[in-house]
Amino acid sequence: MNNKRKIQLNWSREAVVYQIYPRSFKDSNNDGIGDLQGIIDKLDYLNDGTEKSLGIGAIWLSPIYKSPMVDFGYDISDYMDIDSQYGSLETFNKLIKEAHKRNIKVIMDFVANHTSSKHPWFMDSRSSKTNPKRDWYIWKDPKPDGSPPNNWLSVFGGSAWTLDKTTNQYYLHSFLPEQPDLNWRNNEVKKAMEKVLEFWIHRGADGFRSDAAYHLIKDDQLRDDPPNPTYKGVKNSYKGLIHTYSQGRPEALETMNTFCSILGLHKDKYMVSEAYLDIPEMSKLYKACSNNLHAPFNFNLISLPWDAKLIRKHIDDFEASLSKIDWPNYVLGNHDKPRVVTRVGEKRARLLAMLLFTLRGMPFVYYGDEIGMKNEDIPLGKQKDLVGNRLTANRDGERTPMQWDESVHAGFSIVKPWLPVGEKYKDVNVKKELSDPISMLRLYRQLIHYRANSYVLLRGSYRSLDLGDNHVFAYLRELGDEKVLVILNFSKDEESVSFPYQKANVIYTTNREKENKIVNLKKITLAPYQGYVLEVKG
Ligand code: TEU
Ligand code: CA
Repeated sequence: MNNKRKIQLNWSREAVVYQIYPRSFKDSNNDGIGDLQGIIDKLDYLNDGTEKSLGIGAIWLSPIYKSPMVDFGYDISDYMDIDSQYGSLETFNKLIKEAHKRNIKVIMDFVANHTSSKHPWFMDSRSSKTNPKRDWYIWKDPKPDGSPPNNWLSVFGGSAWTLDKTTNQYYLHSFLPEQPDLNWRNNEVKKAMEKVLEFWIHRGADGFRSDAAYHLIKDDQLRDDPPNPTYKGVKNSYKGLIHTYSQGRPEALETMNTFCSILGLHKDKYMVSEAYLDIPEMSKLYKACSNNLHAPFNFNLISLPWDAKLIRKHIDDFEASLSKIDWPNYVLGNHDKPRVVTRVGEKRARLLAMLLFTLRGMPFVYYGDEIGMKNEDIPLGKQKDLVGNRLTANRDGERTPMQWDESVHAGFSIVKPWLPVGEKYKDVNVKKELSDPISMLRLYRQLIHYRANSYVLLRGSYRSLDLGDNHVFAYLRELGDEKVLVILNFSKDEESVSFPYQKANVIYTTNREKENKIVNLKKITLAPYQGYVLEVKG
């Protein structure tokens, strides 16, 4: 049966975006590595047009371009081709067609800060000081004592400079040495990368996630970053410096505006940029694009402590910082951060899901979080994320294969996957959770569909409420006469709160026993970590 939605979603504000780590979603050709055909095969799970599927409105694909895979695709050697491990341009065309058929938009990863060291541009650039591509990257002589040109550090630890013997100059890499930074002050680089955006737009991409957006432009004089006076950890750690000169330069905002003007030449495009920022810095990025086709990710729900007051304060402050045309978004997890269930536990993760889908703005879901997948501990010898060997936490744990069913390798593949399948996959998998009315998956599905059918959740205002309780966070979403009240108990204990309203219909609770009942709001008692979505009468 086809349950057509009554609301036509304005996708770049109202869709739920689902991040796919293509290597780990579904293997269609039995090599243990996820691929584009695998994604196509699972599109109905994401959205088949009925409330039996998750109801996703857009997918963001971590990089699928040709790559030596030192950073699993974040090191690109050809921006205009698909890596053969994942498929071909033909498979990509098919993916676009099949996704669009299901009303799913496709967001591509745009890795503009750096290429792979195997990209022909870099191979040319490093070959001699006079090569026409020399200035496409950032080269500099050693200091007289042979040391790197300045004190900048790689996000992944150690100096951001590597000496290249061919010409005895250092090149800059904000990430791995295998990921040399492009020189965005060079016009040919800009033009070449603009062509990349055009290339994928013409192939049907609906938007981009701009990788490491804050790193794009560096100080033109390459001045040393000042030390971070509050940092007390290991030497040469990225956090030991304040990155005044190596990132976040005002010119990065101009570049963002250029990207947006390209998006603006086409219908209905969108860009979201990756930068871990506080509210004032996010505000700058919101203002970057004159045509407002772009938003920075808001990652603060990942980093904030478990504290109802602090979370409320962040959301209130964030809301207050936005202009009328800025559109918020929220993220609970991605391929760089430990999974939400691992960070906060399952009960709290259910509460956060309720928060995510009932706030104003665009929710981002990391694949597998909807079934409550956990981080796996990958033993040292089996780790695949190189970055893990360079001071930063290993990220394999949050990238394990999607758990589809209880069959061997969790239905991801029929051969041994590139990373081990989660230990608990027989309990935590799509098939099992679909038939369990109180599973995480069913909670996600219900909240997503309720949201998609609710003008007030999609378009209404947000206002948090003073309850005189430090553990309960409650807010109203309002549109015309419609009121949705969300009450979230962050405490491990029962809490009672009261509201100046009489009765409300229970739409959802995180513990589903009271669904579709009427509650009295003069005094409502919440179980530990219980959340309510209520429709308030009058
Ligand atoms: O991440 C960029 C980035 O800034 C993160 O590394 C961030 O600083 C870190 O994860 C904080 O914990 C992007 C991609 O998301 C990441 O997977 C890549 O490794 C990186 O770029 C390099 O391309
Ligand atoms: Ca495969």
